[in-house]
Amino acid sequence: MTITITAFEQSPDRGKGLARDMPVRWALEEVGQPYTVRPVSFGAVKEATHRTRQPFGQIPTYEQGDLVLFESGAIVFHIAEQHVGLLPSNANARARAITWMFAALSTVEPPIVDRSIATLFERDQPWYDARLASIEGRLRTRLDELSIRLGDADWLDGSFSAGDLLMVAVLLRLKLSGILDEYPRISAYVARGEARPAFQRAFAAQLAAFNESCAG
Ligand code: GTB
Repeated sequence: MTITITAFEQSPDRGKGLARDMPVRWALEEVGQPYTVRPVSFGAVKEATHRTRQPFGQIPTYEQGDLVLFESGAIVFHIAEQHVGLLPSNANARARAITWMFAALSTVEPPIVDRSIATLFERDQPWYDARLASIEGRLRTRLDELSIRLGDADWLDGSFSAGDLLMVAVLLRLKLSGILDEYPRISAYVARGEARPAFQRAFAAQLAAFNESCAG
């Protein structure tokens, strides 16, 4: 059955691979599942038809037969459960990999998203400098802790897993900030993720979609 995902027809990151269709594309590439993309406009995501798939009017979504999913983390989890390659078969190792998926989205990502919101939308506020300093303090605490846990390992817990996929996807949103330069182990970890052939294919696909949207 064909897998269809949604992505913005013109991604606001201009093809930098930062929108949340990217981890879904990457997961599908890792497990070798072909997929089609339904491009949606910023207006269309807020319309009733799309909200039947994504109640919050966002991308990405995932459809396969009767199954309709939203939330990039849940979609990656579903892909990882359905196919070999993103979760270990050993029950304990699998549970730990799933723990890292949650850690990426619930513990590491929040200050990263807060920082994006502040730098994009709150620059003109009189409290902006204090807010940014507070967010970056929380963010650096998380990065310090992550760096210590990662140590000199290639991946968070043995082999590459969906936990690494989501963690790298989350950390990539910091790439342009320069903050990752302070964390050589995390920078090398992100670079390992980006070097994976499946990441490269997913990145190329979303960039091609952006370039086509500009040409059309
Ligand atoms: N928790 C949801 C998930 O993980 O699926 C969050 C989905 C989400 O935030 N989707 C965004 C969206 O549809 C696009 S990816 N926003 C429309 C809206 O909320 O109205 C987020 C995103 C957008 C742009 C950049 N960028 O330009 O760098 C990065 C990430």
